Amino acid sequence: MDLQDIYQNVVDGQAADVEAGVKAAIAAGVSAEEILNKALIKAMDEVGRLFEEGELFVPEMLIAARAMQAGLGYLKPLLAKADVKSAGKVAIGTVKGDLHDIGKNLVAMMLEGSGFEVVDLGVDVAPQAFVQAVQNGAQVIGLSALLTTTMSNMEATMQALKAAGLRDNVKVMIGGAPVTQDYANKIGADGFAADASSATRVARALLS
Ligand code: B1M
Repeated sequence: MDLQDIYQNVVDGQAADVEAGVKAAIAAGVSAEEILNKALIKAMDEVGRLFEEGELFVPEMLIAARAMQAGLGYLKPLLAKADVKSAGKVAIGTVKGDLHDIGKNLVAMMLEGSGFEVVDLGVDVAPQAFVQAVQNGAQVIGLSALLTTTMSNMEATMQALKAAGLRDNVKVMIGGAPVTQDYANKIGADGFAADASSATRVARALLS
C-alpha cells in the first residue's frame, strides 16, 4: 500500500485500512515523518477543503479525523525517541471552547520526540488550568486553537497568567491554523509555531 492509498483512506474515513497502510509503509521502509506529512496531514487538509466546499459534513470530518488518529497511534512510538534527557517541561492544551486536538497531539508528540517532558491538558482547557500547570512546574505552556472564535481564549489565558502573577515565570507558545505571528505579537505570547516540527525549535529557543 502506498502513501496515496493511506491518504485516500483517511479522506474516506477507513480507520482499519489507514492503520494497515501505515504498518505496511513502515515495513517497506518509508519514514514515519514522510507518512505523517505526505499522507496523514495532507489528507486532513483535503478533508478541510471538502468541508469548506460543502462536500463533507461534520460527521464525515470526524470519521476522517478518527482514521487519521488510527494511523497516528501507530506512528507515535516511531516519532518519539526514547532515552532522551528532558529538554524542559511543557504543558500543552487546546484552549477553552475548542475541541480540535489532532494538531495539538502532533505538537505534543514531536515535543516528546525531541526530549521535552510533556503534560497534555487535553481540549477545552480553561485559562485557570494553564495557570495551574505553571504552578505545577511547566516552563512552557503551549496553547492550540483551530477556531477563529476560540483564539480569544489565548489572550484570556495570557491575562489569567498575569492576574496570577506568573507571567514572568513561564514562556507561552501558541499555534493552530488561524493563529499567526502577528496575533502572537498582539497578545504578547513569547513564540508562535506554524507546524509541529517548528514547534520543537521554538520551544527549544524559548528555553535557551
Ligand atoms: Co473542525 N473546523 N469544526 N472539526 N475541523 C476546522 C478547523 C475548519 C477550518 C474547517 C473549515 O471550515 N474549513 C473550521 C474552522 C473555521 C474557523 O474558525 N476559521 C472548523 C469548524 C467550523 C468546526 C465546527 C464549528 C463545525 C461545526 O460543528 N459546525 C466544530 C467546532 C467544534 C469545537 O471545537 N467546539 C468542528 C468540529 C470538528 C470535528 C470534531 C468534526 C473534527 C475535530 C476532531 C479532532 O480534532 N479530534 C474537526 C476537524 C477534523 C477539522 C479539520 C478538517 C482538520 C483539523 C485538523 O485536525 N487538521 C479543519 C480543517 C483544516 O484545518 N484543514 C477543521 C490537521 C492538523 C494536523 O492540523 O490542527 O492545523 P492543525 O495543526 C497543525 C498546525 O496548526 C500546528 O501544528 C499542527 C501540526 O502541523 N499547531 C500548532 C496546532 N496547534 C499548535 C500549537 C502550537 C504550535 C503549532 O504550539 C502550542
